Amino acid sequence: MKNHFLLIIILLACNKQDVQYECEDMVKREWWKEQVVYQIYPRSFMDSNGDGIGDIQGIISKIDYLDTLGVDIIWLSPHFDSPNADNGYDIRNYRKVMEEFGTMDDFDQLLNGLHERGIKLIIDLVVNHSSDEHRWFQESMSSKENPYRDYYIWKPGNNGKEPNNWPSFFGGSAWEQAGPDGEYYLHYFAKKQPDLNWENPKLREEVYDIMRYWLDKGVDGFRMDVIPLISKHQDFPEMDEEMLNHPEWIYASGPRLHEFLNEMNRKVLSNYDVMTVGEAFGVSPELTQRMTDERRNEIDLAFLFDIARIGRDNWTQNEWKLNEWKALFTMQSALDRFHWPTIFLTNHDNPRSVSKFGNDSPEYRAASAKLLAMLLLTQRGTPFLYQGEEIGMTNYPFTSFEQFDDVEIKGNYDDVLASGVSAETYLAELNKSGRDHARTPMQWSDTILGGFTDGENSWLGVNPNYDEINAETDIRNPNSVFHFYRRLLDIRKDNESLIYGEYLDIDPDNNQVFAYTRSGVGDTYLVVLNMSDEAVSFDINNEFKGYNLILCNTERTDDIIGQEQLKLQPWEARLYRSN
Ligand code: ISL
Ligand code: CA
Repeated sequence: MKNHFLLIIILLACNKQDVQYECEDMVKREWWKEQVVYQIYPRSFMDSNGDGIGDIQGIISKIDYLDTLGVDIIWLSPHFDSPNADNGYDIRNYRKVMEEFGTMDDFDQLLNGLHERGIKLIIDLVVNHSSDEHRWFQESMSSKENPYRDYYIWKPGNNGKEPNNWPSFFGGSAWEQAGPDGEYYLHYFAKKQPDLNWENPKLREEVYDIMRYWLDKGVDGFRMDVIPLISKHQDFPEMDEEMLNHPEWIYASGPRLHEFLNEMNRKVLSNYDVMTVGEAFGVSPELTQRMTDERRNEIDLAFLFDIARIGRDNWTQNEWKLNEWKALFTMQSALDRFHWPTIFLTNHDNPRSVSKFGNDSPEYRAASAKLLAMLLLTQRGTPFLYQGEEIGMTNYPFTSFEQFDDVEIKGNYDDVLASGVSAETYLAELNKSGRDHARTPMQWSDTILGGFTDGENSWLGVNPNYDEINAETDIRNPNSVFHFYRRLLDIRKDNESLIYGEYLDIDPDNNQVFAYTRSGVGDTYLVVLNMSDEAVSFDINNEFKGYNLILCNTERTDDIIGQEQLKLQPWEARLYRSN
């Protein structure tokens, strides 16, 4: 009885500021809250057999590089058999490795190789849709009576037209006519990516069996592709003008999402010690929080894109202000102890972080890439790094549409031009926002094709700056972006304050400097980032007097805060500790 009474006292006290520490202790410790994820887009990571396409043996050849970097978890973008209408996000066989990537033995060798070094592997679960070349779809399309018909979503036409006016994210209608009965099937993405019908319990069981197959092989969890879209509004309502510009408002608000996620957790995930992160494209912070509330037993984490995609309006990249951006970090760090944020600035669907958030000119590229490293690895939440970010790879200089590969860019081309936008404008915007920027091959050395392949060419152009920006050059240079990431990964691993500490923005209105503390679990850390091309004087509060400089991206001398102002060079990043 006494202990119960004591617990109530602690719980009540936890509402008061002065016992913040006990509150922090109430955050449930999980390995996936403490570790750092590195995303690999296998097509572009490393080619081992000279066909110009990345593959699993290529990744295996770089496990030591990943181990040296010091990341803890690898997220592998889809490695499954696929016709590559959307580079693997259109799966033809969920239990087979894509031929270009290698064999199941290669996959097992990769998984074991990572595990031997204490590195975990999560794989991409793409179950909102499959490929139209999947056996299920071929059966489903063959006739209305086929037992697989209801694995997908079929509707009769409406007066000879599509069932409703829903758009595909990849251009045109979300409905495509197919099969002998003249009906239409639903596809939120490309025509070759028909949406699976989660209303069908048989389909859901098929998905759960696929999950168990990979979990029983030993994978450590899943990144769940567009998982909020799996529940569809069964009345399939027409969209008004505003919705047509934001179809995700309808697509990501289906009525049975939580029921499906809870069932998936109960039937599969709860039987394994794994992590799940949902790609929550287009969903609200509130929905993201409901999906990841640990009391609801749905998924652990979700990518909220508001930070990474700030200023984005579809393929247009608008201006944005630093204080708006900082407010998003504060919002997601203010989540209570039942939620845990993700921290990321890019992925395979977004431009290179140093080009969007830093300054990728020769003068400031390395400094700003290191500044972003300090941001990613000192914020509150699980950091997700993307291949090439650790060496400050930049956007690609696209000069013509022929250089793009992306089905989303090609699929939207006609619609965009039909809306009156010129090809030049579309190209200029895509040079800021296009998905192919992050998909150009990883730059390993200053040799031909960046050391990505020893073949004649690569599936997508290698950035011409590979001769200066590549892993080998960075590894040789102790002051490189790569080694700055390594030092931060080490510091983060050893200091719980940077993992579970409270987050506080100490100057939220400042539109040049991003400065915040992490506190409450041991030492207090102060991070000061000059996110501008100008030198600035930053007023520093007396409370930080005596703080020690732990890491900086310039050659600093004054390593203890003494004066009232910090003189920061352009893109200077500093990490201080209270003692
Ligand atoms: O943001 C987007 C919508 O315009 C797209 O970049 C992206 O399609 C969206 O974030 C969903 O992405 C995921 O599902 C897609 C696939 O093309 C992306 O690569 C994947 O990350 C369909 O599977
Ligand atoms: Ca290859």
